[in-house]
Amino acid sequence: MKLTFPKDFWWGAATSGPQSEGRFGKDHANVFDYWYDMDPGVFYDQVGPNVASNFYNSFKEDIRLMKEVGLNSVRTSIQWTRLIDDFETASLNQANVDFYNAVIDEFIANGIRPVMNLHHFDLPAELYHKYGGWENKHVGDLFVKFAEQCFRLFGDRIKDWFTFNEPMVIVEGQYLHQFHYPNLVDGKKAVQVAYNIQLASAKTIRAFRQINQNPESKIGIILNLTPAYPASQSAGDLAASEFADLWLNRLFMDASTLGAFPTGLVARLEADGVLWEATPEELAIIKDNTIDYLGVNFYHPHRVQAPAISANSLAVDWLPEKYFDEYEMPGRRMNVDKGWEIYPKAVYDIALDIRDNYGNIDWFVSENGMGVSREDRYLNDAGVIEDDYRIQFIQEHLYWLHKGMEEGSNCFGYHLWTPIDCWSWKNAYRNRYGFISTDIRNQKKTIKKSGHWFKEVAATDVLE
Ligand code: BGP
Repeated sequence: MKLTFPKDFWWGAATSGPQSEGRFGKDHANVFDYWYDMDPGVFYDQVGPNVASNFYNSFKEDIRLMKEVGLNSVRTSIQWTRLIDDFETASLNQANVDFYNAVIDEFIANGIRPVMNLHHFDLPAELYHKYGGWENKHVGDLFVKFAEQCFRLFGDRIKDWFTFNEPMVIVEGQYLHQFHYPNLVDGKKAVQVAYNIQLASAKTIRAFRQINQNPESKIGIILNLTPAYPASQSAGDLAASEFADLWLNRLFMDASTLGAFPTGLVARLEADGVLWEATPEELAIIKDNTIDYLGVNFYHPHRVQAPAISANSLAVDWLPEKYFDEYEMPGRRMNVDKGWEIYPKAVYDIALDIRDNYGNIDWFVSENGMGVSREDRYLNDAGVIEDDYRIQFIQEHLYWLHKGMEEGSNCFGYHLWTPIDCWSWKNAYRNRYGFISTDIRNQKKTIKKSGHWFKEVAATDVLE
């Protein structure tokens, strides 16, 4: 097998501010910082975000290592709680403006295209406590003010912008499945929050188009797409997979690319009495401010089946899971450490879905990766982690991606999660994903076997 990718393909990796920088020099807490301060026991091994992978102090060395792995583009995020001094006025913390300027310049000096995201799960804690966070549209307007500062400050060098990373994970984590602070279970709020984030994203895109001077610059959103495959062809399972797809994927996908929420979903939410509060003016903003291009985070698909009890007879508050149950398909291939199914062909299905149903919009794989625990099991005598399983994982996903591209899908890049092992929310350092390992005892960083392998792929654009 010898597969050739386009010459200007983005070979890279993704991280985020809150997961890599550490809290050094930051005056405000985001919801995860706050949660850790209140209740460290929630986090794996009680390791919080204070140091993360120390990017704040070691970014020059870290970027040098990323260059050594051959990455030509890297995504990170600007932390709202780092850049901004006062959230109402979006006044700046000058020391942290200097920090982000230095980071951007360092990437460019090393020949790495910096790709910038604006929100990676890092809602300022005080905006949750004062306003209810994303439950309140005012917070979306404050977010736009922060984004405007970013466009003005860094738009001369950043050409690739993204508004939100994985908005559905915010909705699920904060309001459904309890893995983000404030850890609630409230389906009605979840629906409103999804809408409010989509509206904030569209308003951010509108602001970008007013401020940006560079015709080459683009803005998009990063969505975690999880194809929902039915357990069988029975009517019940098909209906379950259709609803799961509407809720998990198409809600943000349709609104961001086509400018309107899927009518089937809107009708269902309305019939259930949980539809979001929206004005015609807001819906017009969403319609008029669709994305230039798309980032797709792909880790695992969903296998779904009809719920055991009929949705209408459930005497509980509304939850999307009223309409679908997870199906533990016998024989599916699992990453046992993370508990996620490995199904590389889904990347091909996503590629064709974008080609056929979303105007063949330009997109890239903005995250894909394999989280493995206790990777020091695989250390060789030279002190290098021999992560052959990760090489195989990337190869298989690239194989299916290439096939989708051959069949006309406009994919322009592949980013692994993550360049350097970093801190990961509630899971802290439990699962490692990077091309480069971090020893959290001393912050020593070492390129893994996969990093050396990827360098060759990136240099030649060829997958053998
Ligand atoms: C994605 C997030 C990343 C990263 C990754 C790995 O959902 O965008 O921030 O954390 O998942 O997942 P986890 O850290 O839960 O293993």
